[in-house]
Amino acid sequence: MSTVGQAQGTGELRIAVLGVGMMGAFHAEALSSRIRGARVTVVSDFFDALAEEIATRIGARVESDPIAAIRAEDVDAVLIATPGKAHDEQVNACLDARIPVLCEKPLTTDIASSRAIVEKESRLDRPLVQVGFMRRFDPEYVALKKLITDGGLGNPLVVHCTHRNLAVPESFNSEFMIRDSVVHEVDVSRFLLDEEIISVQVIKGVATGAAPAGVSDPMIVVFETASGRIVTDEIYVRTGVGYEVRTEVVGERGSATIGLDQNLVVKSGDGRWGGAVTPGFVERFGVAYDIELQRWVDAARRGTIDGPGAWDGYAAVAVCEAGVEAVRTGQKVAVDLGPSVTAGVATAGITAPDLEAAT
Ligand code: ISE
Repeated sequence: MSTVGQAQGTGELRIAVLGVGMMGAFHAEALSSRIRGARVTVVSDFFDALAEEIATRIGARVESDPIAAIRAEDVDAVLIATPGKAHDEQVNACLDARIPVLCEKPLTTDIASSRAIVEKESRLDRPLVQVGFMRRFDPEYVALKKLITDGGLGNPLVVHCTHRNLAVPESFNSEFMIRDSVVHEVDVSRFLLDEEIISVQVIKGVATGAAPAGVSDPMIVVFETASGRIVTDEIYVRTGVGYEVRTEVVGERGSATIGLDQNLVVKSGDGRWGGAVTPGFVERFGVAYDIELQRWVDAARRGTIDGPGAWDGYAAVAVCEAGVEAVRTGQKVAVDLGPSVTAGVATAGITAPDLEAAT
């Protein structure tokens, strides 16, 4: 691995951002302005013109080939925000180059390749793969987690999640709702309850008239955890209202809810009173994204990660795969993660197993 910032002697982490669609451009901009100790040196995108535009704006260079970007001399770490099908090859290239990577979800698009990444990483001397589950860095989720861990609710029994989006593209079907949206509740359930999900059920009801024919929107997803706890998730992505992400944990000694938009001003006028609904995920989780990036940069400068790791990404892929089967079959589908892999992953999550020294 190159010494961080070696070429320039700045000590800054030199980052390649792969994929500069909405999320990649958002991260590139944050890394170039609000995040300390980092600099985007290389930008790569399937669309060269888009890469050029972002690179010019932030003073980086363009590298068309993402694998060449990962291997470049002026790159110490990589942020992957390309479409999911590109992740497998790109994350593997980061592991081969022994450099830290922050990969937006999904880790990969199938269970076998995600598991292979977990196993490959476990043969290294430290974790390098972080997955972009930003909710773990959201101050409200962090406070809820602390409340549970400190015993403030007693034994947590049930988690109720609500996940609503204003609107999504026409192509966003029921399966994608599981893979792209419900995946967040998969991760927060594992994060809050500190255990794995062992089965998934999906209940479909009357669909909104805004949904294309054959798309079940909303759906109620039910997870069962290893100890028998229940998680419910209402996923509804065409509300026409705004971004509403709420989580309630019901424990033996009380319940707690987050996501009530309480930081917003309650305004009165025109004979009405009320606040505003958050429009989208960038507004709701903007702070979480910045905290996630800063912690990842700080860790990457030490050559490692600080957040949900490869195992968390793999578990999410496996649960979502079961969720997709539950959508298709209407059955309760079991999740089998197989034997746990000893690796230096999941530092902010479920498992914090011992590092297996590289041989
Ligand atoms: C999107 O990819 C996200 O990650 C958002 O947080 C989620 O609310 C949305 O449903 C997804 O499509």
